[in-house]
Amino acid sequence: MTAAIKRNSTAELQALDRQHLHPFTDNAELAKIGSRVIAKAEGTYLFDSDGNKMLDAFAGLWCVNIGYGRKSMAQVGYDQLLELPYYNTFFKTTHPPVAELTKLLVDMTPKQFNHVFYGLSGSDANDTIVRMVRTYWNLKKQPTKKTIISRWNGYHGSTMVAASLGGMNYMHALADLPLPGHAHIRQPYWYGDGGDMSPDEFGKVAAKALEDKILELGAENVAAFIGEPIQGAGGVIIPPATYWPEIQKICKKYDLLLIADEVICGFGRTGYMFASEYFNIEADFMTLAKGLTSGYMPLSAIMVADRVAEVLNSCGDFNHGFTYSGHPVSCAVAIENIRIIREEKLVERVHSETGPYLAKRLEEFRDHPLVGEVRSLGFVGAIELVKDKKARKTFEPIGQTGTICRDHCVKNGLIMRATRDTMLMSPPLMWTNAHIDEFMKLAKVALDATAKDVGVK
Ligand code: PXG
Repeated sequence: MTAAIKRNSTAELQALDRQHLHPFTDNAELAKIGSRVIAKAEGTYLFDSDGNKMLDAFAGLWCVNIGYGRKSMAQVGYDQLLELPYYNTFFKTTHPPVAELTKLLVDMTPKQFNHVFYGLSGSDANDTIVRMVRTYWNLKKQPTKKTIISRWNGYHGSTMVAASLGGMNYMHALADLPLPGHAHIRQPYWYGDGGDMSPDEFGKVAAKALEDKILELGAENVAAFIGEPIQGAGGVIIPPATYWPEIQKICKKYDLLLIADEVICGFGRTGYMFASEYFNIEADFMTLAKGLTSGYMPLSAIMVADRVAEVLNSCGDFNHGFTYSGHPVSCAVAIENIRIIREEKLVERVHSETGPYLAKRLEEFRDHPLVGEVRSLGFVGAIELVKDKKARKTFEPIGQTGTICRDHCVKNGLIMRATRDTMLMSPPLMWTNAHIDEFMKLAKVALDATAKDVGVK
């Protein structure tokens, strides 16, 4: 092993970083203030370059499901780098890690999935799925079925196609998106849009928007529907129980392929290995990334249902793939990650012990003057901040209060993400109830300080 790495000081690193264009960042502003430098992580704690310790309630970016600093993950990566650091999976070739991971994924995903395609990120996986969807309908001799319907405020990634699938206006602006062949419908956001309807009534109304859009476009022109079982980046929007069964019915009725984007939900986040199990979604494609390797290496996997794979496999070459499709080190690390998740029963723990405990403790925030709603499933949750609880009135300008709260969190040593004025959490699945107690204390301090700043009593 090499000796400890000698690093530059914080100020030196910030200067070195100045030419780095960061994702989803006002880079002109960042160049002036300097980046926060995260230098080290252990378990569920992050350490910045000045040695400050922070509780990571966000698992990196919804991904470090097993927590940081797992030595066996490093060992497996090291061994694989020596054994076979790279080889491709083109031209009728495979290698042990990708073959072994394929069998694991086929066995652990819902029964219709017996085929896997690999990429490097959730974005390229969704991009690949769009190509597969087009290929499918062309081979089925229904070439007019092209449009893919998704939701406003959904997130499916940042390539041109994935951002078109996504319903983030600020990603569409200035980039001439969405590309042709994409249409969007309302999201199943009961707290924000449900008004006087019960969640179940609203779930059906939100799903009906899919049928309305199909009828508007003509079913002969619609290829597929894509959705995150729970919208993550959009604000942890957990649909009412009636939503997904209706969506499933509508997809069947109008012959649409159904894509479950499990990039955030997959690998135990909701207390189920896949959220499709919880919501009873029988999809034709499942997008997997993030928790597949717990973020230790980049990797994505597309699970393809038999009925789609049969058609795709009928055309000779599928002319698509990346140099790093099924990268051996990523696949080896994914296998070890899944082994840890299973051995430590992380999904079962989140399902029956820590997830319910988190939900119970989050309920305490309902009485906080700033909190309009709390919601969670397993280890994905949200605390929605409002100006007026009774009227469900949001702040203006939207997003400012969330940013204030996020900054208070960081100041206190807590990492949460703010979407608009909703505080989001997605902790590592290895959290114990003691971590949840620690989180509650830190979050309360931030909520109180924010309420004071924005004058809510
Ligand atoms: N689908 C979903 C549901 C995602 O959440 C992607 C696809 C794209 O994955 P890649 O690996 O290409 O990033 C994602 C990613 C945020 C945030 O701010 C969320 C994501 C990525 C970056 C930031 O919440 N999700």
